Amino acid sequence: MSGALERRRSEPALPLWQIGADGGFLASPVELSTLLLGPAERADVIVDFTGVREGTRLYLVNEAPDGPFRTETGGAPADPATTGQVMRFSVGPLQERDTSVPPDRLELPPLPRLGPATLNRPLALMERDSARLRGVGPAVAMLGAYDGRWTPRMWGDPLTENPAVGTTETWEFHNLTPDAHPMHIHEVLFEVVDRRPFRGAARPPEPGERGLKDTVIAKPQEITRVKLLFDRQGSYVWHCHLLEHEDNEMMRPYRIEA
Ligand SMILES: [Cu+2]
Repeated sequence: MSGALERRRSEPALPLWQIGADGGFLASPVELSTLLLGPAERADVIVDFTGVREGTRLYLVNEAPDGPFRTETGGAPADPATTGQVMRFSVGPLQERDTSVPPDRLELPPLPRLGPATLNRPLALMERDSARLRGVGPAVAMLGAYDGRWTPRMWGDPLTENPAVGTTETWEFHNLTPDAHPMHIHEVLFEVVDRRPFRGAARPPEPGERGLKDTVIAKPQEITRVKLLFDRQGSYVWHCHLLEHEDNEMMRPYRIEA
């Protein structure tokens, strides 16, 4: 949040206290100065306006780039005149005594933990350049699987992800593209296990990701791992949640088998 609409990057005026992610509460409240959200990700946050002078105006702003998101530090912030604006808060007078628990002292319900995974699925986020328009961008954004080598799988190709109901698996998203992709899996909630650059050490999920989720940002040239319990039989999909990608070829069916 910023006191000045036009200045980017802005100085945070108040902390955000995140208490929940896509699938429910986090283990404990997390104090943040900024929040990274991909399309389809959700966060439950508390902002404590205690002590802010009446009449103060504060702004929730978007500082992610207007172009493809790659990393937290890549790209110019969104246009402050348009896409960089989200919401304005005008602080009014206190209406009644504030009896709410301060966010740093909130106790959240215990987090359910998934058991060990019995299968590991290496999956790929891929793209194919246009033969005629080199350097302009990919012609096709795709998902893929590993069968001795990375093989793209189109929407209409035979089903390859078919976990048995009641099993727990690890899915690895190997992001072979230069962009980040918010990967969304229908029906199930998952734990983010870790992220690892193709050459480098694994790092644990971000503090705001330590709860059940259904969407995870897979950063470029990294392996992002999630652990899932497939609890209900049926046919579902997994896909990138960037609309241009999911409407291209970055969506695949999967089936939870009886
Ligand atoms: Cu994508």
